[in-house]
Amino acid sequence: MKISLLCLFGLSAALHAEVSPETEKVLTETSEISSRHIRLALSEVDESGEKLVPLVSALRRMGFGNPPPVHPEMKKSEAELAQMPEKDRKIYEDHHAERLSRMAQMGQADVEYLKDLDLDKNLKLDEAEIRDSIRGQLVFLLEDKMKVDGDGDGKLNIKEYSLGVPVRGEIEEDGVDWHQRGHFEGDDLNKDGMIDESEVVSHFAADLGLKAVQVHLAASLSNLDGNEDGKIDQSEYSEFAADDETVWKHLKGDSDTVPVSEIWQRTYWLPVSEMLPLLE
Ligand SMILES: [Ca+2]
Ligand SMILES: [Ca+2]
Ligand SMILES: [Ca+2]
Repeated sequence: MKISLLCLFGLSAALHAEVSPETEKVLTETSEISSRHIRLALSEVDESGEKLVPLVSALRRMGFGNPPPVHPEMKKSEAELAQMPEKDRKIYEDHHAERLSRMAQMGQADVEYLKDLDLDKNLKLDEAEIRDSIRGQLVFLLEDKMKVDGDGDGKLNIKEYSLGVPVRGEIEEDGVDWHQRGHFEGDDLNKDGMIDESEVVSHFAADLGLKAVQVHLAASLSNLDGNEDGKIDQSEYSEFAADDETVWKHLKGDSDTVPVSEIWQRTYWLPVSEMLPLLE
């Protein structure tokens, strides 16, 4: 799907779309953050600092393009599930099934994400191009989600919102089912009973920003295997981040080393708040 996002929508339309000042701020920040991290990633793997192929090759050696592991939050035990209220458990299980079915596509979507940044398809990335691409992708996703704004007030009430979410159970008095309501409540960040533009865009912006940070982190780890045994041990890792324990523990899991071929998967669900301090 991603491949055709900008083609379908048109980059020029995306760059000149009218959005609220709050949304504009999110668009600008996310495109700038993404551009900075992707360019730093490029310069980790190639002196020119602009070539896409060396970056993709380096990432592929670390598992990029393969499906991600299951999200840590999705590994709830039977006991934890039993303690959740019925409604929350249903939503959890539903999201879990959705995620599992998307896993294979998510690996491919990562590849498309990098390809989409190269707007002029010359296999090089520059700052403006990355910014424009990210902005275009966000505007496309936003406008797509807001298509169901029937009364055109720029916000989605629960009925409008539910037109874009499948029904999974009995329709209740207000015309929506538990599944639609669960998604709505999850997206209504300020709990005012409406989904506004900034709530929609912040969700997508977080995903795209996280991806750029992950690419930067993985690229930074790509050259650490000094003795070339296919693994990164703690002394090799300390050349990159001598004082870090938190991320190292996540990366190594139960063993003492990180296989180079699994770096992408092991960085997949790291919180951005843990990755950023290592990349400043
Ligand atoms: Ca280019
Ligand atoms: Ca509306
Ligand atoms: Ca809201």
